[in-house]
Amino acid sequence: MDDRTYTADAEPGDHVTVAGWVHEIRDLGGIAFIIIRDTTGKIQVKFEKDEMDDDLVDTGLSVHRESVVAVTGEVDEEERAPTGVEIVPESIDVVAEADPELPLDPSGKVDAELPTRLDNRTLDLRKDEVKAIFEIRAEALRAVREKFRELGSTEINTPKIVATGTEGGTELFPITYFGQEAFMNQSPQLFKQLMVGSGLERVFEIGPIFRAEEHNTPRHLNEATSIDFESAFYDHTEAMDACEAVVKAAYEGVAENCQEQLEALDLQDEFEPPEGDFPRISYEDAIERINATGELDEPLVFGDDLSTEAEHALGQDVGEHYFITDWPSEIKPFYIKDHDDDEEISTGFDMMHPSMELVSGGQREHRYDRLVEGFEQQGLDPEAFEYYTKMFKYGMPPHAGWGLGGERLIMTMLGLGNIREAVLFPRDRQRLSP
Ligand code: ATP
Ligand code: AMO
Repeated sequence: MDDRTYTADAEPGDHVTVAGWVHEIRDLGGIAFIIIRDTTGKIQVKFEKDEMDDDLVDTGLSVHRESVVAVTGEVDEEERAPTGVEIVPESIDVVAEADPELPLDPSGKVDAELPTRLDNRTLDLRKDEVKAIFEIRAEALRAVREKFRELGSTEINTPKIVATGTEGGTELFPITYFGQEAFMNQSPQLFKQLMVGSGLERVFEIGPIFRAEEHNTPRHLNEATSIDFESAFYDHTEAMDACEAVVKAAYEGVAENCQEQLEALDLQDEFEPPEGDFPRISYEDAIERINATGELDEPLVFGDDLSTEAEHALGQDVGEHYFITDWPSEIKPFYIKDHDDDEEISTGFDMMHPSMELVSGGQREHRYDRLVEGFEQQGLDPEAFEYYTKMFKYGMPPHAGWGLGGERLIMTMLGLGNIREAVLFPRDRQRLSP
């Protein structure tokens, strides 16, 4: 069906049909040009008014910008043309006419605010620098999947309609499920853990998570993409090794395969995959370093969670990706295992970009009695989680894993100011469509 020639493949001497969007129309009097854009680039079409058929010229020059046209003709070398070649048309077919009133300008000459862009994503993604974000996102996920497979893990898909929540800090979205109480899943946490006790042993999932976040911020979504990993017989340090390898693989894939996209975003000079090992800083050292920066009004004490200001102060001080390890047990969820020699300290870790948290993870509590105790200590009813806890009675190996926020990875990788820019159709408090 698609027998057109892509603009990037049109060579001098070829007879082609190129189809795409009218990017620009320039009428210089006796000569006029339209620039056609497709997914591979742009090409000039030349109209010489005195020499060409009037109908052809009229059709070519009366079409509105962003209409879809198919142009058939000869490709000529022309050094004054933007790409060094142009099409001398024999026919032009207006395939889909665009309204002359466009809600945003895909040529980028007129800036649009983010809400206007998100309301008109189809037009917004006609811009090279916006399209580039999603091509980079796709490449990062491809590289991540490849690394997971290299690590010997199997891709899984777990349910998104569930009976219980797991991440205490954020609210659940309730739904009704044939008259029964149900929720949108906040994290594949319990399901991925159940799989390490299965014959799969080491698994990953890239899928949506749903969180009724309290606040509207530039780094929270109500529907996000979680990149999850879980492995039998791993401790928290091995899980951190895997986390570091996966994040580096994402950067390396982009550096290797997305030069054009990085150029569209003007990042070609500054984009560098992280090098060397990510520093591993204990929570205790982290709060000491944060307090020493003098950036906080009140110094942190053991047991405090890190505020956004605290994360920024430490991020500026460290200046690269890093882990915060050995968090106080009381501020980590029930499924995180404590250190055997000190129950006040957990094996939980976070992986940070200098500007924000990207990952949480840890070794898990795999001992049945301790797990059930943990539920009680966090005020959760172990009976509601029986589907999960009972599997810990039938041979659940020690295990560890983590969850990485997909959009935060892309946002920090590309220095985007708002996490919504890394999602095609973001969900936030104000936005339920498109
Ligand atoms: P006018 O009525 O403006 O005199 P014309 O038919 O004389 O029109 P030209 O003088 O050939 O047009 O070109 C007008 C402008 O377009 C010039 O600045 C020229 O450099 C540029 N131009 C001509 N041909 C091409 C081409 N194939 N690609 C890009 N630019 C071109
Ligand atoms: P946590 O709740 O820290 O851990 O989530 C893991 C990572 O997911 C990303 N993230 C979000 N991104 C955008 N918008 C949100 N609302 C949002 N919420 C979370 C962050 C965060 O670091 N079950 C554990 C993981 C584990 O232990 O394996 C969990 O969900 O980048």
